[in-house]
Amino acid sequence: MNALPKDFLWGGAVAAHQFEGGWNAGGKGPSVVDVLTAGAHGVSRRVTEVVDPTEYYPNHEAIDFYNRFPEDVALFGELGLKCFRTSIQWTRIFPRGDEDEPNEEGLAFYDEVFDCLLSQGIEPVVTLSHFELPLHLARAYGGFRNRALVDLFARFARVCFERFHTKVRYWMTFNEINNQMDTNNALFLWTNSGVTLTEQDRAREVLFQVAHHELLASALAVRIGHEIAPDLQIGCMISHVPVYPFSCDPEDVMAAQVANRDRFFFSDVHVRGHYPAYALKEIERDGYNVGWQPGDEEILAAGTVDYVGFSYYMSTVVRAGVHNDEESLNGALSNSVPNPHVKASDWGWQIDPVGLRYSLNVLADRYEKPLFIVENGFGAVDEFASDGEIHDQSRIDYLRAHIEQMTVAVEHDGVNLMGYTPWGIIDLVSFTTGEMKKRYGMIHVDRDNAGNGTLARSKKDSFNWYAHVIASNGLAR
Ligand code: BGP
Repeated sequence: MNALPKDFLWGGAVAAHQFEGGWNAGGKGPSVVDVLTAGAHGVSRRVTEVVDPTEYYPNHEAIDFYNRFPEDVALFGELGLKCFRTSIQWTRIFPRGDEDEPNEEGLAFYDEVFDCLLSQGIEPVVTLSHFELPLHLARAYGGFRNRALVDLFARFARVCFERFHTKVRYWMTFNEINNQMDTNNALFLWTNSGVTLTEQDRAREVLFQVAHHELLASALAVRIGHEIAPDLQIGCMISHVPVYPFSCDPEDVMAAQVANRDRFFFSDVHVRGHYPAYALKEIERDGYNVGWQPGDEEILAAGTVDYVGFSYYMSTVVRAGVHNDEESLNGALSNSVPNPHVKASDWGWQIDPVGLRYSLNVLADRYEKPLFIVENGFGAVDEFASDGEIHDQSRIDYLRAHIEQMTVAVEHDGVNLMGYTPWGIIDLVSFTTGEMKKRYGMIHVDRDNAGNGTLARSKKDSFNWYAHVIASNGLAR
């Protein structure tokens, strides 16, 4: 018996800024992630600094999908992908973010990419903002702290929907929007608010202001998309890291519930169209000054999402009274403690396939909306064996175990799941480390951290394995 629906969206996921390259080609302007090299330079690099374009940034050329997409899309076709998730870089369409007219060359590039995907029978799935805020909007406006960004984002979304609605049916607004609520996760706050990290920037008040503007921008985008083409499926995208209590001590259980609530704040608003009581109470109780305008409630209510997209890499554990205030650039949440029952990747990401089944059930119960796993994967250092091949068995093991649990959630638990797009289907620049070393791909790209390599593509073992999984609709795994 086939456990998954016939039209299940088997795919692969990337973000434009981590794989396109061509960072200043075709009229593209710089985005905050074009000056953010993460890992090596970390949060010390600030958007207020002058960018030196002669300096090497790993994602400036990335894997050069910008020039090589026909070859890559042919490989995706060979793999049998039903869908491919990428983002549209805001700065290809509006190089500064606030121009009156869009950049035709940028629009034409995505036309070509989407046509190429469709010609292989691959459905594009598009994220409107994958951390790719125009640098100018960060510097001159202060990013999403500024209400002006709501309309600027809505205009960008309108241009994309108008141009691509016949080619792209599945959309998402902001990638992993909820990671900002972890105040120790400097990267997200910095990227999205466009300011350097100071004590003030850590304040929950600022987080709520940024969040409110992003939530309005997302809701407006959903409404605009549906006005342009009612059959568009427009979802949100959250990073889902289930937070377990360290023990059955009620204090640990309560600490986990509070931590989970923060993870859910954005999707609670995206799906329900209004703020949850716990957030309203925090704003009132702690006296935050968050700028609301008349009509905001209606905007949020009218722009609820069609589905919940989420990434799942790991679970985490909290223990009452334990605080880990170190800057967290490896993706682990602050305040987390190791889970003695699961193993971790070389980067400390705890591997927990059962946590995926658990998460699918939690999200299904909470939202009663279709779900879409739009990121899941294993970051590892890949080595060529003596036979000249990459035998990435640990990646296959990780993906197989997660696909098994996902299937149980659908078949046994009745979860409504649209699709599965493992992360980094082709090697790309890692987001949290800024390197090529941490790889997720089923297609290897000859490129190292310093930018050396021919950029040649080759298949890893996982490529053939995943091709069978897709061809059998998940049965041959
Ligand atoms: C998610 C991001 C991606 C991606 C992935 C893996 O948080 O949405 O952009 O990169 O994590 O992270 P990393 O590349 O740091 O291993």
